[in-house]
Amino acid sequence: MAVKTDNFLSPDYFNVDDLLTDEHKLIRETVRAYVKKEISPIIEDFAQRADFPVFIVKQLGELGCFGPTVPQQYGGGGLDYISYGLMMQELERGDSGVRSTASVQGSLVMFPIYQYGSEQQRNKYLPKLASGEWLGCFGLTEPNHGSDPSSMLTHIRDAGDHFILNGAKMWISNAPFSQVAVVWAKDESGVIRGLIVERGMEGFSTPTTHGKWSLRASATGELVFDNVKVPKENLLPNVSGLKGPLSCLTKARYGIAWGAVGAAMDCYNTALNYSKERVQFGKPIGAFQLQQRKLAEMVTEITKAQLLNWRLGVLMNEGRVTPQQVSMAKRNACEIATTICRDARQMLGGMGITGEYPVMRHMMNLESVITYEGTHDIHLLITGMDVTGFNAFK
Ligand code: TGC
Ligand code: FAD
Repeated sequence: MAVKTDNFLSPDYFNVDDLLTDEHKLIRETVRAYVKKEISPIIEDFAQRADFPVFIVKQLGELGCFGPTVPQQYGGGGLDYISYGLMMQELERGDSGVRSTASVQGSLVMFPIYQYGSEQQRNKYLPKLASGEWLGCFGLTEPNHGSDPSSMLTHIRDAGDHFILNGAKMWISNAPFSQVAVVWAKDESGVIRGLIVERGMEGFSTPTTHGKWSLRASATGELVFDNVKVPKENLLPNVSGLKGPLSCLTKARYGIAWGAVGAAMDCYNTALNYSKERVQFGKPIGAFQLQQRKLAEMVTEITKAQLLNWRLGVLMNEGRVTPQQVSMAKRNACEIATTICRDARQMLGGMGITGEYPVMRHMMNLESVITYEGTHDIHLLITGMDVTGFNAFK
């Protein structure tokens, strides 16, 4: 069962396009055309089978979706953050799992290696990750430590020219297909450090997580470390403490803020078209006030989120953004997208639960998107702490 023809038309109620450069628009159109041609025709089948379309890794690399803000000398695109946001918006318009693959690779694997790695690490890993020759993953969450990563148990012990790594990470996107994992672990003093762990290191395994009802076209797995010998040259030398992984999350959450709006735009567009075609009681359902209310609210929230994202992108480009602003945008995008997708699903009636339309897939995907990279509650508490000065986490 496939989405047969992708006739997506982007809502732009406030002419947000006027705020974009010609280069931004070209990048967006290129990724949009890719999604229409390569993702929409296949993604429903892969999601139904809970299968990861591994061939997209090379395609995304060729398209420049991996590490678009990383400098070109390391294989990145050397682009600005609005370009990156637009790419994530378009990929998630196709499927959150496709955006996830790109977010993890660019923001959670390439960014820490670029920002905190040695020159040797940058040269060794970044070009292969940028091109899609290698896939990477990011191991922070553990079975018993999700929202509270500072309590992690995974640890390293100094053993001369290498470290011995022990522990386990859970819910790791891309893990089953990754050649490289950026892993966060505590040293003997309890300080969090980043390590680059490679597939093939003895004692390192990546069991697949089965049975997901969400993000079914994305591969999720565990990272298990059983006395893994990690050479000292694989330690990220230029960061220590929780701010290492959290700074990567700021980049990835930024991409999600744009991406979730992409999923919302797809659901709105689908519901709008359906409302004009589906006739009940002798009229298109779009002629009834109850359905118009849903559509009017959808386009209002999408428009507000588009403007918020654009402004966030400007602040990112100027280096003035705060992690708390990124939290607000991620939370807002997930909030409006889950509501819009659920309303769109209802507007399609029974057809809304089938794979003939993308809305139920988006709706289920967004249950992961609203949970990973910090849950909805966590981002609310980040905003709450920022405006009151009181920490309500602990
Ligand atoms: P706290 O004491 O607040 O902070 C520790 C240090 O980190 C700094 N910091 C940040 N730095 C950069 N960016 C951020 N967003 C930062 N947030 C905090 C902070 O200034 C401090 O620095 P320093 O120099 O004083 O040491 O830490 P805490 O232990 O109280 O925790 C705070 C909390 C709860 C907000 C944080 O731990 C959190 O965000 N929890 C949520 C965990 C999370 O988001 N996990 C995501 C796992 S990865 C993932 O889900 C990938 S899915 C990808 C996909 O498939 O698309
Ligand atoms: P918990 O932290 O146990 O939270 C359970 C509930 O308690 C939530 O509702 C939460 O909001 C609430 N809660 C927790 N603390 C507080 C508090 N202080 N106050 C109020 N409420 C609170 N992680 C990675 O490291 N890498 C990945 O690539 C990755 N990919 C993922 C892919 C998928 C499909 C999923 C579902 C998750 C992925 N994650 C990944 C993990 C994700 O980041 C965590 O699931 C998330 O951070 C929440 O952690 P948890 O699931 O342990 O929930």
